[in-house]
Amino acid sequence: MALTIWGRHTSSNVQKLLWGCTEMGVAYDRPDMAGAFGFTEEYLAMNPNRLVPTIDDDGFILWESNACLRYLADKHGRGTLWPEDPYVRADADRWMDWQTATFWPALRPVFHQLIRTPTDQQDRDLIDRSVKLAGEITAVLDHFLAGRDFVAGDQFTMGDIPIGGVIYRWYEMDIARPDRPNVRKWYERLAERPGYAEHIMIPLE
Ligand SMILES: N[C@@H](CCC(=O)N[C@@H](CS)C(=O)NCC(=O)O)C(=O)O
Repeated sequence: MALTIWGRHTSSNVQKLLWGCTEMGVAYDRPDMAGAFGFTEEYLAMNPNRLVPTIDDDGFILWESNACLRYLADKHGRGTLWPEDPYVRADADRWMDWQTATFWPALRPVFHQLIRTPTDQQDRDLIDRSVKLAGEITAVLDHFLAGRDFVAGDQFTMGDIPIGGVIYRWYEMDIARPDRPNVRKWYERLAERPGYAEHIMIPLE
């Protein structure tokens, strides 16, 4: 039984799987791929999107980070990352899609501009607009975290992983942020988890 997760460790989409595997005690190999490492022809034959991550689980190849996380949680995290209750599971699932479809598209330009673009080439208007939009969107997360420890209820689930990963970037970048007390408490709760400290709370690059 061997799991390979391809991708550079600085990718938020790769980090979802590394953190998830650490939570579940699943061992893996992680060959570097993408970014400065480029792509091999063998990799592109598995995933022609020129994106990471891709996993190979004993010959089963899969890409799209949230699909990979759901697959791994279903296989190894029943009752923990993968809630048995269909309502709780759907709730967790919803926050995974919300990270990909709503929050990260708003924050992504800020990250790419401030962290990956030389200062003299940064687009200040884009940064300002995106900082404002991402900050406004966090009101939704703050509202739903009221009275619960994690996004899908009292237990940590797969739903916390994608949005938890990028909320670190929101707090770590030198930007204006509205006060979101429930998000802050949840973030501090995540920061106590060894897998979060190991895979998410790393220098931004
Ligand atoms: N929807 C895809 C997006 C994957 C994606 O955008 N990956 C980025 C890194 S976070 C990537 O591979 N970028 C190209 C590169 O780093 O060379 C997923 O969730 O897996």
